Amino acid sequence: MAGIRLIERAKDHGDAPAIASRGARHSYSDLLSLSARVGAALLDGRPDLRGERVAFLIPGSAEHAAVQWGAWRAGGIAVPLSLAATEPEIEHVLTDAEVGVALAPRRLIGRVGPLCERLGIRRLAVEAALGANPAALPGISTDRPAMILYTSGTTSRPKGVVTTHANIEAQITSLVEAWAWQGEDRIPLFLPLHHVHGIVNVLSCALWSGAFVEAFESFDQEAILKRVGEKAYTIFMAVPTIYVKLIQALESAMPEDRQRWAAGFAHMRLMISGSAALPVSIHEKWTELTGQTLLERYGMTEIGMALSNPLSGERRPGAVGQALPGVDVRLVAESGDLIGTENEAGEIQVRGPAVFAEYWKKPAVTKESFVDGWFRTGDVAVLEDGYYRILGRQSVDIIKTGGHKLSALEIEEVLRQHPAIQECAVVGVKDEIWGDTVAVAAVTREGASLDLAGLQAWARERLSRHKIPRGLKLVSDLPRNALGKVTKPAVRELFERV
Ligand code: MLC
Ligand code: AMP
Repeated sequence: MAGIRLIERAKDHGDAPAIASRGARHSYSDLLSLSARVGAALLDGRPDLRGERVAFLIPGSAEHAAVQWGAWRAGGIAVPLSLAATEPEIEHVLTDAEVGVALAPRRLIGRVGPLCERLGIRRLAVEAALGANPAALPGISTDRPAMILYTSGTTSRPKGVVTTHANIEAQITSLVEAWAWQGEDRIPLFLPLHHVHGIVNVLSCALWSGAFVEAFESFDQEAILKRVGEKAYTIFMAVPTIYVKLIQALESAMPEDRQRWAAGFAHMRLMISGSAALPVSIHEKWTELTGQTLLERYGMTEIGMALSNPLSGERRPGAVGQALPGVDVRLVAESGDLIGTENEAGEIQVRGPAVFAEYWKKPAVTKESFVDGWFRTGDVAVLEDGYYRILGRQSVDIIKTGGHKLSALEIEEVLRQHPAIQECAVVGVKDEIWGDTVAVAAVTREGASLDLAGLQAWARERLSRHKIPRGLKLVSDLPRNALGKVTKPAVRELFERV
């Protein structure tokens, strides 16, 4: 049996520092012993969790890594929960994934405890799991499902993307090779740990390599910039919104702070952007301020990373480079014909060992998402002078904001429950900081009134903060085509005209 190599390799890294969080440093040996205890607590006398879903709501920390590894070592499927999620959103994940046990630190247990009680799910405090007595752990073959990540898309509620241990290993090894991860690397981790960007690109690649991760519970700009100024890091990964925020911080800083931070960024061996389009102006501004040429790459929850600018060689602004090691990429025209030449746009399709196994309990959706074994990403790109450039998405109902992928349909479904709303259409509107922001055009019920602040306050109970509408237009009817169907590009124009 091959086993989980990410965890087995930790034995070789031994006492090297693995992860620091909340003022404490943990070695690779610590991670092994902590995760063994978590595994034992989860097993609770059973020999193997046999794919039981283990949900956890834990900020980026050594405890998070220990629980993820513990779930895997016990034979469970890890289901990380979003810290920004509201109760109804967490309930959707717990019920859809048929979670058997949920963990959270004591200070956060209130976020899942009452739900677990209502749904009949076992709950476990992280502190108790970390203190359990070790027990025998099962052998885990790499073809077993390892993780379910919830992703929004063209279905109204988020769906679960199932990856196996072998998928995750392929995602990690591709990036370790392409970006030359080394044991000497030091990286800050501030991205949420319910997405591949934080989980695979940052945390798992670092731990695979014997590198050191400094974890923050969220993007704490002040604390991170302080450490950057101390030249604490060799490598840095973020979404474009974060680079926009960092540019604002550098530009508004006192000269000595700006100089120290810029020197700290210049000192790094590699800085990467991804999860959303990096505007050329931001790419160039970053180089002007820090001397660093950002490496932009493209990926997706279902496939890990697929395309990347090179570590050595031209990092072209506005482009996402070429296929990563072990990843097959092709472009396909709307007609279904393969695109064999440059400068012709088509859908990106991806094949390889990193591609996910299935959507959880959605065989029909899984089937539709593949053609001849190639995964259809729904993103459109063109090959120009040997590099891919992303043009956009096929569906107007997918919004990318601050690096989070959202479904317009999911937000519409929630907003339609508002007592004043008769009908509505949600779109993504271009925004300098967030990439897209959520905006809604609504028809109100007769006699009802609605304003943006009131709608936002109502939505905050139901939707994560990045899904809350930032723009509202009241209309007497939504723009429609001749068949009476709402036309989203025309809805978007309502906002862009202002
Ligand atoms: C938050 N705010 C927003 C917003 N999100 N406003 C508009 N649009 C949004 N999307 C508002 C909040 O309501 C709040 O307002 C204020 O901004 C600060 O909120 P915050 O959440 O504290 O912001 P911040 O901590 O700065 O978070 C921004 C962020 C975060 C960019 C750091 O969103 C983030 O970590 N994003 C990364 C997501 C990610 O990892 N994606 C990868 C997916 S995997 P107020 O008024 O209350 O102050 C993937 C595959 C791949 O895509 O290729 O990697
Ligand atoms: P997610 O499903 O959250 O993993 O988001 C994946 C989506 O993010 C992709 O399908 C793309 O639409 C988008 N994306 C990721 N990286 C990039 C990039 N470098 N440029 C443009 N879009 C990107």
